[in-house]
Amino acid sequence: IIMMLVCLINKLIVYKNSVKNLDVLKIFHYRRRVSYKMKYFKDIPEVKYEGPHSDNPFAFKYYNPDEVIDGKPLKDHLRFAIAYWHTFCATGSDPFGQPAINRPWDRFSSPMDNAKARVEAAFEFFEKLNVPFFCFHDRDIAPEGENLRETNKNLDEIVSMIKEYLKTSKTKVLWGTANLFSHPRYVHGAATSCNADVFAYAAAQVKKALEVTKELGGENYVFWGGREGYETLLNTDMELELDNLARFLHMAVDYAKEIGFDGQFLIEPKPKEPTKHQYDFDAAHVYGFLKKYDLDKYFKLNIEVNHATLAGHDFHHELRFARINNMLGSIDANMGDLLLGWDTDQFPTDVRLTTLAMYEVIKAGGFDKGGLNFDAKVRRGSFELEDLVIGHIAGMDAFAKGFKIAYKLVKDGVFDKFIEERYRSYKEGIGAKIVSGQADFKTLEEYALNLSKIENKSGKQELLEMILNKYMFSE
Ligand code: XUL
Ligand code: CO
Repeated sequence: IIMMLVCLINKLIVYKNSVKNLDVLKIFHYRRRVSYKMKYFKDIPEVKYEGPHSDNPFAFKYYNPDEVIDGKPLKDHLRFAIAYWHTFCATGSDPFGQPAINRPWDRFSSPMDNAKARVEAAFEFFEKLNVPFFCFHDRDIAPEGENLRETNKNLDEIVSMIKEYLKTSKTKVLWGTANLFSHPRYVHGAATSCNADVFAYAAAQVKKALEVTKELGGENYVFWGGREGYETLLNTDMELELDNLARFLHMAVDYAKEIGFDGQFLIEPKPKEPTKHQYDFDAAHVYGFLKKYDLDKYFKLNIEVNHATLAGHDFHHELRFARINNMLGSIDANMGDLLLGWDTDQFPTDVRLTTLAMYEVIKAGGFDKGGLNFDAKVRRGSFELEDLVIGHIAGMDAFAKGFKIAYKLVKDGVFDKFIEERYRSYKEGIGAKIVSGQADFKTLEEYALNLSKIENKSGKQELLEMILNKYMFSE
């Protein structure tokens, strides 16, 4: 009887907290059909920091959210976010196989009921991991209806439910975005489609997604190119497509100003998949595009690990390029398989990778509005619910450890000192003249003609890699 009473009181509190502002009929409908709060992950304990000697798979070994480093708790340095699409929507399907993952919240015949159950599961999950942020596409959180009006209505209903949860949750929205790639209408792209009706539809969708992101307090808004690219130039007006993409982004900037959305706009580069040639190939391509169309002051970059490797770059390279151009906004944290040519979106567990990444983030002055969003999914074979929790713990630990190593590397100035010495020839003599603009081809020729010999010094790559390992193994 006591247990039943506790259960009843608990249910009443949950009921009061979660559905406060919905009208009575909606509440009735909602409670009757979709109410599983605190049940999806009931076998999984709240994840706490236990230290490196813990063998508990449900504990952090290196991520202690409250550990203060450089005057700030680790959770504020790392700003972890859960990707709604992978964590709550992925089914493990691939080009060869049907869904292999059945989540308990996907149990209704109505997509809207599933969407509501997913919100409940999501906030339970955020709480279990004590994660400060999540990211979403419009279509992850609410299903499409028969037409755009109905779709927007679905979205509004789920957004008001999420808003209620946000009132009491410690988790906030890092960024929102619009899915402009899954539906067949986007078969030729969205803002770069050959069909102006599709351009208009995509604009309406982004308009709504911006409103929703603002309403949910999102700190950023992301554009990932989706199907903005092409398969063959034999049917493609590349110039018009790129001009249209720029027009679209300018419209987004204007509308954000109009509604007072002051979040950071981000573009997420990716070189291929789904199209053969994605326009936002890599950080340098995107930067060139933004500069050409006078958009660079409104956008920063959301760099994703696996996208960098698909472009033939180290993640470290993409982050460095973004940092030196003051474009490093946020990170989609995952990891690819270097033997595969597609986006595997694995949970990041490679500490060398996280160390070099956090090195760039620290050198950039840390995240401002951005963070580390786990754009990662469990493998098709990892279909148990607990694998989702373990994947995130592994990724959070890997980034926490990487951050700590990188912090020491930066503080000790290990690479800075070496690099400064390596480029010393530009501090004095002819080098100083080159850098200050006092040299030209004629003065340089005169200098070169009088050089008796040129002396180079070793780049010491092996030594530096040895030092990096020493920091990794001793921290
Ligand atoms: C696709 C990808 C997306 C974006 C958001 O490769 O990374 O999930 O992060 O649209
Ligand atoms: Co991504």
